[in-house]
Amino acid sequence: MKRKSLTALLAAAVMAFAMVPCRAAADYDPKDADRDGDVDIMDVIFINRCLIGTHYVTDVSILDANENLIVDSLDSRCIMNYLVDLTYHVEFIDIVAEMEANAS
Ligand SMILES: [Ca+2]
Ligand SMILES: [Ca+2]
Repeated sequence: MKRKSLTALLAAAVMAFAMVPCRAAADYDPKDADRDGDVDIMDVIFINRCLIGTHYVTDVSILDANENLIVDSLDSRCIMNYLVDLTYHVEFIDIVAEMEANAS
């Protein structure tokens, strides 16, 4: 009897979860912590403000930029690394394009 109740409860929970309209994780880049559509330094500031307690969010999962299920300073560092890499790659592409233009 108890096993059937537990199974029914589990099935109901799964069905309820499947029916809850929730925003898919793919809707936003996990590094877009403030969910404004852009990954920039403001996301780093947003996470840091939440970590030091000057800003609060109801869903802390939005702060998990590196998706390791832990919200900590590594999440803001993850975004900073992303931004530095992005800047580096853009500058590198510009340098290569300039070298190619000069070579021809
Ligand atoms: Ca953002
Ligand atoms: Ca994390």
